[in-house]
Amino acid sequence: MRNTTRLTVAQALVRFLAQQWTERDGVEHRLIAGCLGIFGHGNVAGVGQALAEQGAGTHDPLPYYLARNEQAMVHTAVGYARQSDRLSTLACTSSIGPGATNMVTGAALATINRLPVLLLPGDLFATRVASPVLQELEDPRSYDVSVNDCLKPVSRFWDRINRPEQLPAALLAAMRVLTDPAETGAVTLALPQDVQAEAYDWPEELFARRVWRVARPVPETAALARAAELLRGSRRPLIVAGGGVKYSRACAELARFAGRHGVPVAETQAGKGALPYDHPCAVGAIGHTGTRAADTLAREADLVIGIGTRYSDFTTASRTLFRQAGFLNVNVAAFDAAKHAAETLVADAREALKALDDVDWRADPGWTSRAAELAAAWQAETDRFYGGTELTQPVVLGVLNEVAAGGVVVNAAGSMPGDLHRLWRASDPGQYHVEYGYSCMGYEIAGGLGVKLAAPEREVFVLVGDGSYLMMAQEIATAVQEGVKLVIVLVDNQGFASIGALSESVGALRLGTAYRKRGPGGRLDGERLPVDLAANAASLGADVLTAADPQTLRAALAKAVASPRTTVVYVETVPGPAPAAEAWWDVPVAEVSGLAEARAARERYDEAKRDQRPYL
Ligand SMILES: Cc1ncc(C[n+]2csc(CCOP(=O)(O)OP(=O)(O)O)c2C)c(N)n1
Ligand SMILES: [Mg+2]
Repeated sequence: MRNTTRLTVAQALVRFLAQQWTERDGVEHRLIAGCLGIFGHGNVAGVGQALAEQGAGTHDPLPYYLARNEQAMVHTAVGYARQSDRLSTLACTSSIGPGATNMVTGAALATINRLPVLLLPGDLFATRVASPVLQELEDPRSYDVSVNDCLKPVSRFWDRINRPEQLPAALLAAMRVLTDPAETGAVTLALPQDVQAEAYDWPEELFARRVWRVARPVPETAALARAAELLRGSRRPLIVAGGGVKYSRACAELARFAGRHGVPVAETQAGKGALPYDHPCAVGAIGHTGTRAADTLAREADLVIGIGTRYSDFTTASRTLFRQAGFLNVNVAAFDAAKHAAETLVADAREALKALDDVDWRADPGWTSRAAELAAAWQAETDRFYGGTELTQPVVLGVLNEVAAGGVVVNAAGSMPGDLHRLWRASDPGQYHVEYGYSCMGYEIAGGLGVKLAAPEREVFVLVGDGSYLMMAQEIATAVQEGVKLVIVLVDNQGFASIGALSESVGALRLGTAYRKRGPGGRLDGERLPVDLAANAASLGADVLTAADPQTLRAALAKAVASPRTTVVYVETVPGPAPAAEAWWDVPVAEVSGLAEARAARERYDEAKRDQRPYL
């Protein structure tokens, strides 16, 4: 007879998760390093009870963290996973109903950014005897529908555990997807609240220590030969380095390949930091938020070598940037490799770069040196933006960049991602963490918490706009609870600077983009709101410092770095010079309008659209 252990489904789940490991390059990591959770009737007696039974402390096999909002919880898990190069992540347990649907945004963010998170929403009774239960959707077309179905399109694996017997296979499938670099994203196991508490005799081997080998697929020989042929035919190549380079830890190989073959390297938001900013081949950010150096080269390149990139519209300037180029794409996911009708190397970035390094070929030396000149000119431009005397946003970034050397900068939405992408100087791949796949307002503080949990040895600098802050500031309380120190730079410009500028450019008159009271004319253009964000941050338990000019900002940041406590540095910025877009972004403009501004915007739009290379 096989040995069995009698446990509830939730107890078995917790015991199983604590035994899962990843391994790559001979190093093992906990796959699920902990479990964030907010309890309600849908998970308290199941997963909650199971987490409590193991001891309920941070030294537990599966440490538990209380968060403040389920969406934020998933952001924290994503921050953790990204900072761990996808080798380790956190689980998130929620109740049924709103707790579960709060996780939908976080799940979409994880899946779009190709980052592993394990979501464990509670679900309706499998027996249905008590239906309709509190928070049940009750779809008249089918009793099988629950709000957790909303998590299906945003999950790379989704299952509902309606019977204990279904758990082992679902768990194995979930772990496989989490650890597969080509498939990873949000993984959801919906757990009916009765089933969570149900006992079953589990085979002992379910709880054995299990190591998931994170693959480094090597390029196919024939594909490599085709890639070599393309390289040898190229005189003006340009590498577009995406997040995949960092997750594969292929940065040293990238530096060597670029240096040996004289290839300029441009970076996407997720790929920024893949090369140190002062590497001779680094030309910085590419695309709509790119540097003049990278975007100029992109227009002239004859071959784009995309490595670990998903080619978002920001990267390609909505398919207007690469005018003469063919594509060679290195990606562990065939789906991404095939984009832009590319020649493909479906492989791990590090393995592919090692293999390509052997090709006897160099870019045109004139091209390589022109790239270096353009990059140097951009660095001089950055010095100019960083060196202002007023507290403009680029000046804030400049002061922070100086203080933050060695730390991690975290950001996600608003006008800062563009400025950061163009200006920020990262010396190692772990220093730049801008979530720009979903560009989700509210990711910053919650995500930064995950970054710090994953990299406690690093100083974590969360940059957050006033809009994002107002959407999701509450995880400051979680950071305080955990004694996890963040330096949060809160940049107040009284509203949505980014969308304000965009609104104006598309003839939408900045409607709804400034934080103002309703004015006498009935529009939101009245007095400034009496909202005190610094006091708000203090109320959540953070220390708060205020900066009024570059000197006091430098001093406040130094003080925040020296402190062991989570500190918010509150900065009101003034409008001023900021780097402009060097490349387009496709935001369709009203084709007919009574407003002269919108008609003019449409003319500009039609003009810009002519450069688009659509579809392929
Ligand atoms: C959840 C979410 N809602 C809406 C948007 C669209 N959006 C992008 S930036 C932005 C304004 C951000 O304001 P703030 O954080 O103050 O940054 P700023 O633009 O002022 O730099 C909005 C509404 C978004 N990215 N995410
Ligand atoms: Mg703002």
